[in-house]
Amino acid sequence: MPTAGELEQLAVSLAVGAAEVARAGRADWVADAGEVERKSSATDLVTAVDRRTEQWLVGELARLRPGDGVLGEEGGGREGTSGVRWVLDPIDGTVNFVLGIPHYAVSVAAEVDGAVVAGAVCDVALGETFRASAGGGAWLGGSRLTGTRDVPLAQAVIGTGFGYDRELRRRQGAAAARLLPEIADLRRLGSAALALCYVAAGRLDGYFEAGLNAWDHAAGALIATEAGCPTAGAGTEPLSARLVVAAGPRLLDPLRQLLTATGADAVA
Ligand code: LIP
Repeated sequence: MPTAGELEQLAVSLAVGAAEVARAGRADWVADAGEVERKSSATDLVTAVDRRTEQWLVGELARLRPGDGVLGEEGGGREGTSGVRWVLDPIDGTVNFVLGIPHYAVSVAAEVDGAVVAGAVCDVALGETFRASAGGGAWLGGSRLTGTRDVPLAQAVIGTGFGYDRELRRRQGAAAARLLPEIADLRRLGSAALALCYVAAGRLDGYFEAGLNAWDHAAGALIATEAGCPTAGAGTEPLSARLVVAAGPRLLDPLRQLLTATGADAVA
């Protein structure tokens, strides 16, 4: 069984390589009329570049780790026999990718027996690569990530996001309106993976979102945790589509209490 550090090294290599596939692919995609398909709703977008990037990742894993399982957002996946499963989001922030907003990332996480032990998130546009392994700390390139500043909730800048389902967005918007006066500001950046890395890097004081899939948060949540920023799900649940929360250690409980008070933890 590879160590968490070895899995982290492979996650970084895969994320950086896939980011290059996505970067080159976007240029071709724009030149070729930039076709978009829709998945779960009219706003849930996917492109040929999402699929091509995931195919590259799946192909690399078949070559390098043939016994591992794979779960990919765009359907690339297989059962494994090694106890290692890779959780892939080829382009997290697809709407930003389509619009040309330079904020989208490749997210690669490795689970051992169901627990995420290594992960890497590569910002395609900026080229920043966030990484972590269980017990090995969180890093941006060669710089160790140490989490957020120490501010009270009323001075906190909190990241969030909204789902592709219209009625979920209605509930999320109403909860956000109740939450906003109690914090300094909200940021809706469009990539859950990068938002979790931004908490780890102290660029956000906290983050929460409902409606996410495992591939959105698997790597970023480990990076936040390893930077000293604990994560949580709804109530006593693990991270899930019901809720993902991350914040500095002194802010997490006040933020979770505010999410409950405003109903933001019960929208999904
Ligand atoms: C996106 C997330 C984002 C969320 C979007 C979408 P995708 O993932 O990163 O935080 O608000 O609704 O789920 O679809 O771009 O991989």
